[in-house]
Amino acid sequence: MIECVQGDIAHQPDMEAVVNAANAQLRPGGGVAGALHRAAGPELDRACRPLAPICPGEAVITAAFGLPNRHVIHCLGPVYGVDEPADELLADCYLHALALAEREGLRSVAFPALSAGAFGYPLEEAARVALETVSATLPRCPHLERVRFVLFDAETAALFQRLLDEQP
Ligand code: AR6
Repeated sequence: MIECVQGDIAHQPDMEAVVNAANAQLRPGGGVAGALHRAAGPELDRACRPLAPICPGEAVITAAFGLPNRHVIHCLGPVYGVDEPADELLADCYLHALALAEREGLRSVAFPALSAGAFGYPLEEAARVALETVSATLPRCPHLERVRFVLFDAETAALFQRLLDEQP
């Protein structure tokens, strides 16, 4: 049910939803947000405006416009060292994103490593929170069949895969 791949979150055509590592204003930015907004086009920015701002740990859902998916789920991860408790806020992102996916009856959702880029969350800790939260929550999501973690580089993908293999 859970897989870890190296790739670009903006190029996941077989996933019904992709998750955005958003900023509070849900505006285009760098990293994941930049890639998704560029690929989706300006309609995504327009759709986001009435939903902003969001707080750390929150998630909102929009259409995906020019992306090859049905939906984008926008999560605001914690800024490491600023938004506390960071582990709970990061877990909340995954919980709320899965709850929205489930509410929409989606069968597949792809996540990036939320907070692990510009927001400075140490990668291995971020990966543990991500994998533990998704593993613990999926049994309560009857519609969801596949969750994919899309990691930008080979080292990060290998780390996620190792931690996934270590899950009980
Ligand atoms: N596909 C998959 N992973 C990616 C991609 C991509 N196209 N681009 C970057 N990553 P970040 P955050 C990886 O910074 O830490 C933005 O400017 C990246 O290497 O996108 O939650 C927003 O506007 C890292 O491992 O998200 C916010 O202000 C991970 O995805 C802020 O950054 C997350 O990096 C959000 O920061």
